[in-house]
Amino acid sequence: TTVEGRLKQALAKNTFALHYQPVIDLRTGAVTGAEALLRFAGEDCEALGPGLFIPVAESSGLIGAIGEWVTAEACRQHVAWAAEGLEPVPIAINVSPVQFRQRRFVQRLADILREGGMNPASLLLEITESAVMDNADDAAGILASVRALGVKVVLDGFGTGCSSLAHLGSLPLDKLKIDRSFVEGIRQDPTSRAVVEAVIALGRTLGLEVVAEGIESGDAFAYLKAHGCDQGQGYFFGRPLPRDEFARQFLGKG
Ligand code: G
Ligand code: G
Ligand code: MN
Ligand code: NA
Repeated sequence: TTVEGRLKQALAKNTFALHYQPVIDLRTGAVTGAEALLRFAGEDCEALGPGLFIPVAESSGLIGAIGEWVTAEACRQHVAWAAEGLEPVPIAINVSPVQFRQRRFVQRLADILREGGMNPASLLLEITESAVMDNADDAAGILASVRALGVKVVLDGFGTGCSSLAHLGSLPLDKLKIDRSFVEGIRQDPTSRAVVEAVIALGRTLGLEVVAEGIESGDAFAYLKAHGCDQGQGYFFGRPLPRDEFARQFLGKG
């Protein structure tokens, strides 16, 4: 079957799954969040991962339905963990630029949160730079509506797009996520280190939290912590895990 066929089937048969990767407070070492990453259920080796199938979802018009499934599933999971007596951390979901620009995006988000009974303060949306900067005035309005619901907004992959720094200051955001490519370069590449330090300083000036992704070594962790990066994520702390495994390892599930 085609990728599009597999996406339709997964929607129809409810055979998508979210995996969760921990986000760490670099100062205390505590788990302060989780990023939800979409998978086909039962596929751990990731033969067909979201890097491949999300573009197909976008071009085939399935991204709206898939994005709504992701949002509803994250809500369902958060509420379920709380009902089990755990203390679930806030969950970040990735939002496609195509989905973000759909007219009913904010209304659907509000509906899903209400129907799922999730506290909006426990949900974060990760939006790419290009989604925001392509039309920054529109984006600012959408983001403001999202934040009016109580949902937080993260600018994902920061540093790879061409963010206008002028726009950045006026956008309603909560967090900047430093792109993995710069974190990978910390050990070898002075330019990467300069970008990392500049983003941390920018975040501080703008009153935004800064999270680094793709931390794979103790050295990168130590560097980011020493330079005042707030949070971190990466294989050094934990890979994306199926929900029960995440709950056992990071939420103290018995
Ligand atoms: O999980 P992985 O590293 O394979 O993800 C690859 C890419 O797919 C990343 O850019 C990630 O943001 C994106 N991605 C993962 N899950 C989702 C999702 O639920 N929705 C969207 N739009 N993108 C996702
Ligand atoms: O585009 P986005 O930032 O949402 O992408 C997240 C992707 O990064 C996920 O697919 C996840 O599997 C991957 N990822 C998370 N931590 C690491 C890491 O430490 N190293 C590498 N290479 N990839 C990572
Ligand atoms: Mn992300
Ligand atoms: Na990213």
